[in-house]
Amino acid sequence: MVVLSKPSPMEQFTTTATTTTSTTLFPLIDLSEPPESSKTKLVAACEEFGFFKVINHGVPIELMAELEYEALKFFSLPLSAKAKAGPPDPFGYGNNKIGRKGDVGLVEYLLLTTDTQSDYQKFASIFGEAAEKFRCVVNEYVAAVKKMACEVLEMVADGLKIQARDVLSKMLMDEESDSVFRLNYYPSCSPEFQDSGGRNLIGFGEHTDPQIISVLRSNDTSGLEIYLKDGNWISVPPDQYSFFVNVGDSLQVMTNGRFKSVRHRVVANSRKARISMIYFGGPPLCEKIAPLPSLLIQGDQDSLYNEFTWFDYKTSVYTSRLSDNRLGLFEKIAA
Ligand code: GA4
Repeated sequence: MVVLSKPSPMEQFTTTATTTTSTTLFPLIDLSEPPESSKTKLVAACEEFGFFKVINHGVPIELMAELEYEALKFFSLPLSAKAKAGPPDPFGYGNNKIGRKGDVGLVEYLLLTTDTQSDYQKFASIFGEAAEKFRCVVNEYVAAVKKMACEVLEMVADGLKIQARDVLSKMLMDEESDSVFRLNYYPSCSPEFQDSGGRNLIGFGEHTDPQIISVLRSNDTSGLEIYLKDGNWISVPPDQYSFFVNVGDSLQVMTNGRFKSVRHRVVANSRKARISMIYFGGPPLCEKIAPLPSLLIQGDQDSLYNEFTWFDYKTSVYTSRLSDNRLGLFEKIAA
């Protein structure tokens, strides 16, 4: 009988494959350009990378900086104060432990609903009078980023030649939209930032995002890496003024596999702390996650996936490990 030993915490924090410093140019979407040219680029980026960078996005830089400032204030509090935000099950403050299945990373985080009114009591017990300020900044930021995400999704729908251009964006706009907001703080970890094998330590292990679309902004510290079709991990140069967008698993299904959700991870940075803020745009719990009918007609194809709702998928996601191929369970078995 083969007995598998549990990996040591150090092994779990270590990246398994090395990163290539590549000359790959990431797709760049300039929202100030005429939509005609951008929408074709957008579709190509979602097909090829499941990932792109957005510039001239219309979200005020001051708002991005203000939220970063508020987040830093939160992460600088003593552990006893941050812990009042409760364990992240699913919402609250987390430290090193990610999800429910034993994943770990060198990261502190705050997971929030996008309805901050319902989280208000938690903020109040941590920030006292400053709670309202924190709540307002988060609200204002989420509203601006969600608007931009909807604009991008409408351009995607146009690019896919779908007549109802709000077919995707309306799921984010829905009052019942099950979206999440996350603040991450990755401490710098000099001088022991590599294990004895010279490998980088993991901040957030490799995974795909389950929702429709994720919009990330970070300070100017590197760490984010994406997995390319050719099997290489490449480091994404940070840009604090721009957004990085991931295709999520749900959008992969809605495009019947034409778009791919991007596998990504964050490696610890030896010199500087990294702070990131991510809006995960999800559909309402009752929404059917299935290929958009017009895409099946255009391509005269069958769905690659069994039918499921966002509730079904989310239930399965929260009992999975970070690196699992979660969509695998919902794929149709070829006859
Ligand atoms: C990845 C995307 C979002 O950060 C998140 C994460 C969630 C969590 O941190 O609790 C999960 C992860 C994410 C996917 C698999 C499960 C659930 C941790 C984990 C091990 C908030 C989400 O929706 O799914």
